[in-house]
Amino acid sequence: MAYNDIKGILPRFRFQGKYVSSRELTSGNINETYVLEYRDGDETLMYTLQKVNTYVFRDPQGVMQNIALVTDHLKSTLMKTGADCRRDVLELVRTVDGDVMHRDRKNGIWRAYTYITNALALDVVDNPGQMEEVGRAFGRFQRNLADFPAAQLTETIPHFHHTTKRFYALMRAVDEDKAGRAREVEDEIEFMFEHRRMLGEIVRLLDQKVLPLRVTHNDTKSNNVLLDQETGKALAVIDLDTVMPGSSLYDYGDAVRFGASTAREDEEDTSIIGLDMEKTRAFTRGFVQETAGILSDEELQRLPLGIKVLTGELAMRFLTDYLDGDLYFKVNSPTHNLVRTRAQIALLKDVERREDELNAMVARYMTRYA
Ligand code: GN1
Ligand code: MG
Repeated sequence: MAYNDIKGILPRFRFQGKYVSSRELTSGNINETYVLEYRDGDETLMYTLQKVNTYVFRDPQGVMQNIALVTDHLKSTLMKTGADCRRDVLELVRTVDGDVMHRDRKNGIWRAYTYITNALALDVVDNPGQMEEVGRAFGRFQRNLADFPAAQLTETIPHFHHTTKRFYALMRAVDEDKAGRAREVEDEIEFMFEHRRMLGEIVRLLDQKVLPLRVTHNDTKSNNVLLDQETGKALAVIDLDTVMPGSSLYDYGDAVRFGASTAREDEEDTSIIGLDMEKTRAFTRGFVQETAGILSDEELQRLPLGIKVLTGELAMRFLTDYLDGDLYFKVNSPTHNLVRTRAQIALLKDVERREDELNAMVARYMTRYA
């Protein structure tokens, strides 16, 4: 029961009015999330309360400091354009002590936001129109943070998208075989091994400074954007835990592999998994239009590489966690991480088949919008 988990925490935050109800949201793979309803006279006030996963985020103070800095920056940028800041950027609710987080007696870390009402976070993108809005939201996010001083940010999860290190972590997990599952996944390990060069490509291009380091979101699933329920237009980008220096290809690639897949990230029937080209085009249109004048030709040309690397990266991360015995991602069955791995591999194979088509698409949008 959600209320019992959080009742001791509620008085620690500056929530306005009287507590009415709460429910848990289950779509995230990392943190615990609750939606709260309060009433103040005739007014209903909604909040999001989250318990931060400190196995994943070892430096929660750093995470919260990043979020405070980034939301402040986004807010002041949006204010200049006259946008509705209450719905277009996340707003932290402070603790009664004026802090950005509360540490409970068992060292659990809690934080709260104002809940943005009449908005959708899509676990599944239904149509290209929605996907274009998701592209606009992440493109705008990128643009609005282009002048943010990256040196102020803490690297909340060091080497998060460092796919070369991710590959070595996978090899180590295979060697250690903590959960005794390595024999069962020889084909998947072999697949990752064969792809190791491609997987390290973005890291190499960043090292060579062919690609610039930017402030990126790093977790651009469609359910990390809110869309207005009535107009369908993009509102705030949420889940800012992994905002760190990174590559624009990470944000583009992660969004496409998640939102433009023909199936869910944990689909068991791999025969129905592929890349939906219409949704891919829609996302790319929105993203390229919003980042016009910001992204370099070197980045734009390589957007399809972002899809390949991020799909492969997630395959590696799910497989590593499967071998480790499911320590990192929330799972709903003992084979959940294996199913996710196979789904990402199936998607990557389809992306590889479509490479020429993807390059041609990007070239078209570059001449049209960038
Ligand atoms: C996690 O927190 P959530 O569910 O938005 C993960 C992402 C993965 C994603 C896969 C901090 O995202 O990197 O791409 O699961 N977040 C972290 O669904 O590891
Ligand atoms: Mg999320």
